[in-house]
Amino acid sequence: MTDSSNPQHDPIYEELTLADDRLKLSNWLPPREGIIPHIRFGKRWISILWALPLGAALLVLAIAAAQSLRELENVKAFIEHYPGIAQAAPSIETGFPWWLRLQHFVNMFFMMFIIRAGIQILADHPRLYWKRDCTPGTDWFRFQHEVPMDRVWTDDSVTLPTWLGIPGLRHTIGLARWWHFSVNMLWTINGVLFYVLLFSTDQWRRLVPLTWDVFPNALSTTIQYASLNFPVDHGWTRYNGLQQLAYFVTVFVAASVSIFTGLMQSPAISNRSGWFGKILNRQVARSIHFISFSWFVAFILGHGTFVAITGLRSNTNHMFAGVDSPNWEGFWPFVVAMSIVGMAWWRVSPFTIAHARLVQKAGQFTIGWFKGLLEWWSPTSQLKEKDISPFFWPNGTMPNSAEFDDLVADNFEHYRLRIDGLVNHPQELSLLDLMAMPKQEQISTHFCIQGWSGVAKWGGVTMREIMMLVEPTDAARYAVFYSLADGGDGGRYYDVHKIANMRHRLTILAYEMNGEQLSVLHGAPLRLRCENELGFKMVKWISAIEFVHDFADLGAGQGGYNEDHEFYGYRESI
Ligand SMILES: Nc1nc2c(c(=O)[nH]1)N[C@H]1C(S)=C(S)[C@@H](COP(=O)(O)O)O[C@H]1N2
Ligand SMILES: [Mo]
Repeated sequence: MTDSSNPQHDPIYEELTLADDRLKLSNWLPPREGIIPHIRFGKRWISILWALPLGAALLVLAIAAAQSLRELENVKAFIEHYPGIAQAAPSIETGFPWWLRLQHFVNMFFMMFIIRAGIQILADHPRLYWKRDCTPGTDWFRFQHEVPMDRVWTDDSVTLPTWLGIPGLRHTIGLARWWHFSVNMLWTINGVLFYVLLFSTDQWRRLVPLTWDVFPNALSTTIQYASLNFPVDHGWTRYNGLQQLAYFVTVFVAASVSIFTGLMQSPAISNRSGWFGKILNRQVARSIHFISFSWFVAFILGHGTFVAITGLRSNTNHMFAGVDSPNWEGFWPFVVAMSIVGMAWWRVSPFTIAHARLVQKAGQFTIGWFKGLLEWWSPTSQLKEKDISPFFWPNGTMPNSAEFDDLVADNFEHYRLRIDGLVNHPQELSLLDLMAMPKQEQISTHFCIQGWSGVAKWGGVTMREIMMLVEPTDAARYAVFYSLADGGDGGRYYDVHKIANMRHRLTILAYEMNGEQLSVLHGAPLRLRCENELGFKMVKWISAIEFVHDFADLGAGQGGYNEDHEFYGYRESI
């Protein structure tokens, strides 16, 4: 399709390629296995598998200890005084209303997608850090081998089983993010509604501890459970201290922490948050997000176990039928609910692989507007020279052409940046022309979609300045950046930005990095810096900029190379 308002494209237009709408295994990245997750203690990396024997030993010890404790007179007295449910805890007389049961199920259903897609996202850069610069060797958690030092390591992603990640294949972060973000939004709506309903009825009193007594009661409950002589269950009307604390932390604390640390990983939000974005920087937010995720997983396993061993019949009667009865009314709805979750679990990865483009479009429809909203914020956060990262991961497919080699040979003396399309004054600018224009320097954080980040000082010309020179016409709505390099799948690398996003003060064409001429590795002669977007939107080795009315006729029509080939979103401010 050619748009009449894009009369003549830049010549590189011919070099763009179509892309498959499915995730074709035959030409996707070959699988690469990671390792069992390891956590670093000082210099030693310990496998998390050690948690199994250690956990089993601790469990046995805890049972033995709890049983011995319960023989002691003062422990007996303590348990008698604090039987498990705080004396002052109010009794809920309205049982488990239908909305609560429905929302509990919907929440469980959504969590399945969120957790699995979240693991997939992590698998694209399977390391966690406490520092923004992600220097190899400073990670505290990984399920990938050590970073090899003998080559430029650009892709750290590992393969997951398709039953675990969504969709499991290596480097499917684009698709996983649609699931993660879209379902996150639905989950948040469900959660907010749940809060509203909780607090507009008396149900909130189940979950919110109202007296300090909850702590000794939680301790008492723990001893009783651990001794395998369980406390009397009054779950229909009141939760015991341990339940109350665990539910409270999950529903109110972990949920908020996850949402908040998720948002703080966004370049648009973080680069707008000043000092706060520095303290809770991308890697701190990412690590806390992971710890919160771990809490959810531990909670789900623990909760599931307790549902089963503290009276499966009455527990499922309460939560799946809303009755307190000696029959099995709730058990079958429970089985049906779990089957629905199981079916979705089983189908979602194959579906995503077969209908990748559909997942991308549905995701765009569901959550794309939110990502677009964040672009209105002009990023402002600047860092100091001392914040510059000692290490900055390189990423992308290097230029590989005689044309480029010739440019490098004379240090880009013959390089010309073409600016054309819907502009009043098309230009061909040399590097010297660009350097003669007002220069702007900025120290900012780079956010790669895969998860790493880094700080550098960039020097170059603002896109504002460029646009004053070429004067985009009223019909121009997007700026297309064409690279001198191809993308990983063949065909030119390109990316499309909304023109409004090009007017932000920190959007520049950089020819310097950390006070020196930009290296070829990082995009020489010219690369884009657009501080409210993820890294892949910042085209390196820029050859031409074209202003267009529409991007549907470029490549596969999704707004960029990774959008076409890897199902990313074209506005990725988070
Ligand atoms: N032409 C081109 N530009 C590109 C890429 C690429 O593959 N080709 N990779 C992008 C990605 S995913 C990132 S994170 C940044 C990396 O920039 P850096 O190598 O300076 O860290 O470049 C972006 N620009
Ligand atoms: Mo990236």
